[in-house]
Amino acid sequence: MAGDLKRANLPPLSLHVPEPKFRPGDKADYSDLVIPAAGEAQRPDVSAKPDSFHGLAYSLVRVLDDEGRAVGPWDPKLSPERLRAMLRAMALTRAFDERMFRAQRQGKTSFYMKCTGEEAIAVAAAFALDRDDMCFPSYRQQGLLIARDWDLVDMMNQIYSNKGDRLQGRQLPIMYSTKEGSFFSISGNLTTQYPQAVGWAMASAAKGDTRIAATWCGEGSTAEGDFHSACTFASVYRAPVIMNVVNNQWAISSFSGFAGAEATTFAARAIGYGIAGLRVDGNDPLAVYAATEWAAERARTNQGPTLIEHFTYRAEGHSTSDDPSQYRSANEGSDWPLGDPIARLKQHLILLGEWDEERHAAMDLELAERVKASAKEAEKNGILGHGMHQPFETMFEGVFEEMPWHLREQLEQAVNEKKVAGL
Ligand SMILES: Cc1ncc(C[n+]2csc(CCOP(=O)(O)OP(=O)(O)O)c2C)c(N)n1
Ligand SMILES: [Mg+2]
Repeated sequence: MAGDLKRANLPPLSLHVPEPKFRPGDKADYSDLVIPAAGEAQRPDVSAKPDSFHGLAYSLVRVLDDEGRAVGPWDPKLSPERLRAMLRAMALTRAFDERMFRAQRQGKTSFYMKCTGEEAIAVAAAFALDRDDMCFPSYRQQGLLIARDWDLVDMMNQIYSNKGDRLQGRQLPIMYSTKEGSFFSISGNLTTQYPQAVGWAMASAAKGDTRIAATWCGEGSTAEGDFHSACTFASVYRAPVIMNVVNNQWAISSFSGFAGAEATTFAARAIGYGIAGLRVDGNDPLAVYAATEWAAERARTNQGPTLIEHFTYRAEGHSTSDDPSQYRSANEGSDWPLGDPIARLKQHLILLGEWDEERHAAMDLELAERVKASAKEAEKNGILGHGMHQPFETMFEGVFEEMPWHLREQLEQAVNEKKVAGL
């Protein structure tokens, strides 16, 4: 039998099963993490061929140094007004998350996901993109909508699945969708947004349009087949798309090693596809802005796609259904060496003499009040679980232009059964 044919002179085969470096009870230690100094990474011309800067897929584009100075060729040289607007959008995103997390704990909605520590990745990108560039986000880029000044009440209506919910309660809370906001429907099925973004970008080019697409997925999601087919199409047709990988090091309770992080970087995935690849400090809003601006220019001038890995840390639980203390070391987040994106931009503005602690505290207070007032407004439209906020029939509508016979039959049956039950 095949199983008995052991060759005595060969070692038995074995598998490598990745293990995170630290578990609850361990002290996380980052001393062997290599973090290149800010300002060190070269900035290639936007028309440079992807194979002429492979080093950038293994390094880290950083603009803000430890003192909060903006240094090096990637400094986007933004005006103080733009910097303050970016700071404000990030702080608003955090305030929104705080309030909605609490709303879930109060039983006003079933589910919420924060992006704490990752605010720069969505907000700085939204500032670098045009308002009508099409975004295909994952569930952790609420900062895109907030940076685009989307109505907070509208977002909360969706979270509460109430009568103001533009999606009529048919999506999981936080899975926003708005064509006017150039924000594609979030899908709970990981990474489906990647081929959709590439396809949309190809269509934009095929039609001779000037709008580009940008998409985001987590590092865990790069293990999905969709990620790889999207990369193939993007490379072959040089689609005008920016593909962001948010490496926050965790996919719920699975560490990034299970998606391949022990062997190489996520930005290095680009090299095999002949795509431009950048690895960026995701907690540095200026680096995220500069990388997105550079990639957008490449896309807009038909130089092809760019894959950007944003190296960051998921500061809180995966969602309201998660308890990371069960699988992460207690000091892993607090000792994470790349800091907090809001604190870093704040420090930069203070160093420039364009901001101070008093103004920051006043802004935080004002934003918390604004979010609270928006929540009160949204709650007038109802909260999740307090009866039906949308007409019953809407659950059958909106998928087909014309309702097929079998759905019509099901609708009639459901309506009759409701009547019989006296509901
Ligand atoms: C196709 C598919 N598989 C599994 C899941 C369950 N799931 C939801 S989120 C998640 C982790 C994703 O991690 P990552 O891509 O790193 O994104 P992050 O949550 O860290 O932002 C998993 C496994 C899913 N929603 N879809
Ligand atoms: Mg992740």
